Amino acid sequence: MESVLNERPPVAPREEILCFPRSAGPEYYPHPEQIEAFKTWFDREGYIVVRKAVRPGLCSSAVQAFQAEVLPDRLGFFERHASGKYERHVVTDTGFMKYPIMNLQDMHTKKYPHFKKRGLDILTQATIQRAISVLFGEPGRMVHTMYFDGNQTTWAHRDGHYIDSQQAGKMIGVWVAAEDIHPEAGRFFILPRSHSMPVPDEQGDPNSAVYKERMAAFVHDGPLDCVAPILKQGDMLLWTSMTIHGSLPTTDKRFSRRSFTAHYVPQSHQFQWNVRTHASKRSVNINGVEVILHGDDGSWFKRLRNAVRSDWPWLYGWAQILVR
Ligand SMILES: O=C(O)CCC(=O)C(=O)O
Repeated sequence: MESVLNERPPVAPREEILCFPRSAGPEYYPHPEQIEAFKTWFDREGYIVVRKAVRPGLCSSAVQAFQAEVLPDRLGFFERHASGKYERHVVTDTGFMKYPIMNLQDMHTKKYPHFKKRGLDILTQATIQRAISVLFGEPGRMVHTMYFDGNQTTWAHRDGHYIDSQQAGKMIGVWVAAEDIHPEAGRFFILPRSHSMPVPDEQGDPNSAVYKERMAAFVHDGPLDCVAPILKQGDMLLWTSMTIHGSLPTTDKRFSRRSFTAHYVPQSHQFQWNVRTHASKRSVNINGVEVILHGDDGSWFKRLRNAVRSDWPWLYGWAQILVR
């Protein structure tokens, strides 16, 4: 376990952070059952919020499972969003896992049974499937998932620069609040209408410092509002793969921002990585949704490496040190 030292003071990505876009009139989000209004709102703003999409009890039990099975596992390696690598937890000085876990569907079922099941149950809820089907005009396939506990302060980005549907811009992100998100916890922020507005010189490696600086400058100085909707336990936010988003910095470290995210493409579409060479075709079915697996086991060496990483994490840790 490492602790987070020498952090810089939090800086908001823009001076004024709104809870609702100025251009969208009085605060109101159409419900997925108002099919045309829901689609029109989403297509225009590039995101939408659905209140009470997931039962609070299911959210709480998934968080409890995280605290019982995953957080205490200080030896285990988990795939991380920020680095794309398998790493141990970094725990903040207030006890939260700093970097989100990627791809719950690839986690070891025997080691983390309840967290994996409940997390994937949340992300495949009937309400989510319904909203996704309304927006796609067909069911969705889930290609990527994450769980957030603390805040990595996610840089402003478009998901489509990393992973997308074969038809660029078609993928949809889903962020489910697993608890009431405190205003100081580092809320999810979004730039409504950014999906149809280019950022100067945004091409290139989305993991590079230059990309992150350009995106941050656009959020800070660009023409669009920066919106961080207030989200209560069970609320969900959906956005297009081209809508710029990230997380605000945490201003009170006592608060977590527990949340599950998924990325869906239309079932009739393939998905594509823009930062990896190989797009897995292996999948499992969860609550009627096809969920893509990413654990790379294409050779005997990779299978051995994966087995050592999950079953003998102390040995994997030593091997990493030796290789370095
Ligand atoms: O909540 C966050 O920090 C960012 C989530 C995100 O970028 C995503 O799910 O695509």
